[in-house]
Amino acid sequence: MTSHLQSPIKIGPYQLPNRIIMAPLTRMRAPENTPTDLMATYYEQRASAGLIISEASSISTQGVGYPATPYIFNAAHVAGWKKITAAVHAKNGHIFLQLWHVGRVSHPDFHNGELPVAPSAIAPKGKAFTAKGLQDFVTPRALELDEIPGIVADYKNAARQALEAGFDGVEIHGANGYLLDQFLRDGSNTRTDAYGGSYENRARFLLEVTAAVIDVWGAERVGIRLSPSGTFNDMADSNPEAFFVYLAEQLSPLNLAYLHVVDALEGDIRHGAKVISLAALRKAYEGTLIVCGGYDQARAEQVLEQGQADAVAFGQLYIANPDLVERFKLNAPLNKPHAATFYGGDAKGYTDYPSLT
Ligand code: 8OZ
Repeated sequence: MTSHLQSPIKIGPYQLPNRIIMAPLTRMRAPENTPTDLMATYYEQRASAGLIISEASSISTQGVGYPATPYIFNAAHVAGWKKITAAVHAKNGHIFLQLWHVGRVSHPDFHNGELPVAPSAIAPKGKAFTAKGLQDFVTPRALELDEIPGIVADYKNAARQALEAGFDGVEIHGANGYLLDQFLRDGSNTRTDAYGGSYENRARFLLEVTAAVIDVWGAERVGIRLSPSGTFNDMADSNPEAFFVYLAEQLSPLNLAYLHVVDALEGDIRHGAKVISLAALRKAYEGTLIVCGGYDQARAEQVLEQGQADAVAFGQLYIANPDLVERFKLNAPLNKPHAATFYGGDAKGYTDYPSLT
């Protein structure tokens, strides 16, 4: 059987050798928030992926919510990331940077005691991951209307820094309950101004950010990640299927590099998620569609065979298998990921997973 995963694909201007995408993966190994040489080794090891999407990277200090995550807003960050893009390009790989603002999924410890920001003053259930360990989320401060252009400008600045750092494109993190997702959903957005209420209003912030990032990169080098079925970080919406179909229809004519959809995960289903079918999004969005969410090789081949997506992103499999492309090609056994070393630490569980050769 011919492999769909191993067949080439054009994403934006790039001719990529396969449809096996390295998903964005937070690993918390940037103690000073500047990308390190160890991170360069980690990404270089995975350069045979059709496309690497970097771990989520904060566009501003206001957007931070986890320790030891990388930033992308000043010259020092650019210098660190340059080593990573150079290492990946030297191996003929391609890498997009993921732009991140966590909104309410943060803690005053990251903000000199001040409150994290959100569309509305609604605390998520759960705990923030801080330097002192897990702490209860606080009720965030609702953003003033006149603060929103400043955050759009932060996205634009970060996009410029990513261009300077030598990335091939950027992915806007609109998934998993972070700031943009908080604006999309009526469970976290109860604003009564131009950024809340109607579908048009709830989509406005994401579409403004997208336009600002496109200004820097051109649409064909900008991707967007969404998690329509997601409940992570206490996401809820009264009618997610109708809303995300609407949003996909708004994004479709922009001619983006891709739309990246996180499928319903086991945890979402446990939390009573309304599972939004890929077929509905496929119909609403005409461009390149990347899917992810616990796929193995067989299920990934199947989703491509059925024409439901154009490429598949792998997260945990990429943590443990730097040469995932080669292993899939050979149907070789896969290394098992070790959850204890997913977040934070050093080379152990990061750059020491073996390749076949
Ligand atoms: C796990 C731990 C910390 C952050 C996401 C950026 O869910 C993340 C993340 C995941 O998108």
